[in-house]
Amino acid sequence: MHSIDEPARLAAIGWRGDAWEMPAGKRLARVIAQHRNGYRVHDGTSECTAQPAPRFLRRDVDPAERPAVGDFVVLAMTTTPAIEEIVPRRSLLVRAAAGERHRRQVIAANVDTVFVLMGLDGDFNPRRIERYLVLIEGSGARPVVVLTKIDKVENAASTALRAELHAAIPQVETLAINAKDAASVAALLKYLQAGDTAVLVGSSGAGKSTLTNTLLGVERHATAAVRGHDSRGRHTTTHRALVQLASGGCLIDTPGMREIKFTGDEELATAASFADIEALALDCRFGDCAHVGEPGCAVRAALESGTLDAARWQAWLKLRGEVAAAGDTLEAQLRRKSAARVANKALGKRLAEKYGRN
Ligand SMILES: Nc1nc2c(ncn2[C@@H]2O[C@H](COP(=O)(O)OP(=O)(O)O)[C@@H](O)[C@H]2O)c(=O)[nH]1
Ligand SMILES: [Mg+2]
Ligand SMILES: [Zn+2]
Repeated sequence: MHSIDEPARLAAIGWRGDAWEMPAGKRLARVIAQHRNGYRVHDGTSECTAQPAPRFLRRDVDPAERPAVGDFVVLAMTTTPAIEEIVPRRSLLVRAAAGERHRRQVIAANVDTVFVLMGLDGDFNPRRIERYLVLIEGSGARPVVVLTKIDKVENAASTALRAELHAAIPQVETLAINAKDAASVAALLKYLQAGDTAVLVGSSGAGKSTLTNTLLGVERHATAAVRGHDSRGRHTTTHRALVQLASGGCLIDTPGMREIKFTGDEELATAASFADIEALALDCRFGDCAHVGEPGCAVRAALESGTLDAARWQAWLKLRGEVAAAGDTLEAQLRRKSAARVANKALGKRLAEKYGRN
């Protein structure tokens, strides 16, 4: 027996595929939060806790292949609902995890827009925005820079900072808002219509939860003032939380990101943060110019004439080094892993031949 999930129910969780034909006892739902001991999932009507199928928990599974906030999942409606499958993702925002063991950590799945939040007050740091844009490049989602706390700085100061950003990253939309003000945050609603999903990233204190609350129109989340920084606090067991807004879109709040670590998969050449440098490089005489003193180097020329800001150039060099180093580590890890697998197979074969076991 088959039942077809009604489109209205699925629209409530941001599903925009076709009606999903599910076998009896299975249900399409979306991961809205991740707790230390399970997931919260929402099927558009109600939410419940769900456990991942055992295969997701195997130690050799890449953490990025486990269910994550924003994922659409197939639930088996047993006594404790179980996540059996992840619907193929339309986008995936990842970073390298802090530890050695897990290589990639999912920030959010199936997002269309990543709002990079940064306070116009003491938090403002264009170098950090560049790092976020590198992380977002290749995720399948579009970055939008959202400068918060516009109410806390002089008009002239915020205009200057915005002009600086616009000059550096002209193709990325940059908005400046007061996250506490409903009229001000309405500028984001064009990215939060029915079927849209967006995620908020940025340092702790940038205004992510405040913005979420204002968009929701209710005090749903505890903001920093209430929550504090206790990493063992009750609320902090929730890693990410997806909410649906009245505008029809879904919004994912995340905890503050202390470190923006690259996986090595990032494609610096196309990252929006450095489009100006990549454009310059096209004019270098040599296609493989490393911009370290080759004749006819357009990058050096721009540095000398002042068209290219020396600080941006330094930032690009640093990021290139970091991404390359991360790539080396990841590659080395994968190589070691597959070499070990091959060695184990070969060993097994030799043992089988020697001792006649299968
Ligand atoms: N004046 C002003 N305060 C803000 C704004 N956005 C956030 N805040 C304040 O900054 C603090 C941190 O905000 P919060 O939303 O918890 O930051 P989060 O860590 O990114 O979730 C809170 O005290 C907020 O009230 C803003 O646009 N204007
Ligand atoms: Mg917060
Ligand atoms: Zn060059």
